[in-house]
Amino acid sequence: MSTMRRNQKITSITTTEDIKMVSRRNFLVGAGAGALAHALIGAKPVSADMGHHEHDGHVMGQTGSRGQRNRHARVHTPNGWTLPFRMNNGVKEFHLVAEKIDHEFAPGCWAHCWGYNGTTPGPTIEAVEGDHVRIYVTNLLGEPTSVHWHGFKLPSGMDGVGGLTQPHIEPGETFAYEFTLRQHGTQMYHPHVDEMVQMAMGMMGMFVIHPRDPADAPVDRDFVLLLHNWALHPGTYRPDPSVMVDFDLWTINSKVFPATAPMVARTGERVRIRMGNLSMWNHPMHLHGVHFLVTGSDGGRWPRNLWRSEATEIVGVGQTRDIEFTAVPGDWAFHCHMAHHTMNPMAHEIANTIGVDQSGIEERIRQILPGYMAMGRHGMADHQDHTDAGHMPGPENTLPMFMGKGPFGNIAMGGMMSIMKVRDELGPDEYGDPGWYDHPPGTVAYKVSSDPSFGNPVRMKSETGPAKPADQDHHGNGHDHGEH
Ligand SMILES: [Cu+2]
Repeated sequence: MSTMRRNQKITSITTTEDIKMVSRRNFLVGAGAGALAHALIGAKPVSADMGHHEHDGHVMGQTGSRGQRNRHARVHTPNGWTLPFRMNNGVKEFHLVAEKIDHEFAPGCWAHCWGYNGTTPGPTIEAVEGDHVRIYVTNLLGEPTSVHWHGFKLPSGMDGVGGLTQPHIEPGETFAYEFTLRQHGTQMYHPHVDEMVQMAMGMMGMFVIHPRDPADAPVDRDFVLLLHNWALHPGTYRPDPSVMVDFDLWTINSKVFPATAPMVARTGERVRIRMGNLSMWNHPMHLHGVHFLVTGSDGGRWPRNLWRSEATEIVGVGQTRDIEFTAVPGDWAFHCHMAHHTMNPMAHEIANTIGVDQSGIEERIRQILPGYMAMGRHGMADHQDHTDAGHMPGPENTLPMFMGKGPFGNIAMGGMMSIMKVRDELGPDEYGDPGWYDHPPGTVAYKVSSDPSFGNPVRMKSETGPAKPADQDHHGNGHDHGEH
C-alpha cells in the first residue's frame, strides 16, 4: 500500500474521530506526534506504552543483523495494512469503520464490496497479551452490524453476537468493545449480524496477539494472510452472497494471483506465516521448498511438543494456522492445493473434451456463442496464450481462468496463490518484490532432447486395452505420441 493510500486512511480515521469519545487531545497526548508520523509511513506507532510493555522495544531496536532476532517481528499483511492505535490512560484504542468500498481483486476485475476502514480484508489489529484494548466500531453500512472477536477469551457481553450478547449496531451508530487480552495467538474478527451476507461481501480481518514474553515466539518475519472466496459472476460488480459452493474468486488477503504481493525474506531468517480462513471451503495450503512446523492456531500458540513438520497444512473454515520455517533461497510457490482454488472464474459443468479432436467445432460454436473456448484436446495450458493475446475476450469485469508470467513462461495459475521469495541480500525492513530469483549455475531443470522417442524408458502396457468407446488419440495420426 502506498504512502499516499495510508495518508488517506489516517485522514479518514482522524475524521471519524470527531466522535466525542476520543478527543483529539487524547490522540496527540497518548500517541505523540511521532506516532502520527510513524503511522503515516505505515510503521507501528511508537506508543506511550513503550515503558509499560518493554517488549515493544523491538520497534526501535531492530538491528537487522543476521542471527539477532527481533523481539517481536512486526506483522506484515501482504496487500493489506496494520491498524494504528492510540494510548488513552493505559488503554490501547482502535477504531474500526464498517463501510462500503470498491475493491480490486486484480487489474481488470473489481467489485462493490463491504469492508473496514476502506479495505477488505479490514486492517490487521496487532496487540500484546495483557493489553487492555478498547475497539470502537462505527457502522456506515445500510444495515445493522456487530463485530465478533473470533477465538477470544472475553466477557460474554463483549463477544459481539448481535441480539444474543448485545444490541445491533444500527447504521450511523458507534459501539465500543473493551476487554483485556488474556491469551496470545492468531485470531480473526468478523460481523455476527447478517453474517452470511456481510462476510460474503468482504467483512473480515485478522487480529494478532503476541505473547507477553517475546522469547516464546522469536521470528524475523511474520506474515498475515486471510483466505476467502467470492461469488463475483463474470460481468457483474457485486459479490453474490447466495452462492454456497461454486465460487468465482479464491483470494489471499482479497487478491488473486498474480496480484497477490509476494512474501519476501532473507536466507536463514525464521519466517512465520499466519493463515486464517473465513471462506466456505477448507484450504490445504502448500509451501514449496521447506518442511515447515505448524506451531499454533486460533486456540493459541501450541506447546512445542505439539508442533509438527508438514509441507501442506489444511486451514479449515473458521480456523487459523501458524507455520514457521527457516528461509531457503529461491522463488517458492505457496498455494492452496485444491486445484480449482488456484483458478479464476471458469465453468465447471462442461463437456470433458480431453483427448477429443474438436477440429472445426469450436469455430462453429463461436458463430452462435462469440468468445466460446472449448476445453483443449491436450489440456488447458494453451488457454493462457489465447487470453494473453486478447483472442478470447471474456465478459467485462472478469479475469482469465489463469494468468501470471514467470521468467520461464506462463505460470498458468490464479486465485489462491502467492510466491515466497527468499534472497541472500535483503534489508530487515525490505518487503518489496525483489524480482525473479537468479538461480545459481547448474541448478535449473534443463532440456536434453526435443525428440519424443528419446531414450529407452521402461513403460507398462495396459492389460485391459483402451476403454470403449476408444480414446480417439489411439487412432490418431501419430502426432499424439507420448500423451498417455
Ligand atoms: Cu483452497
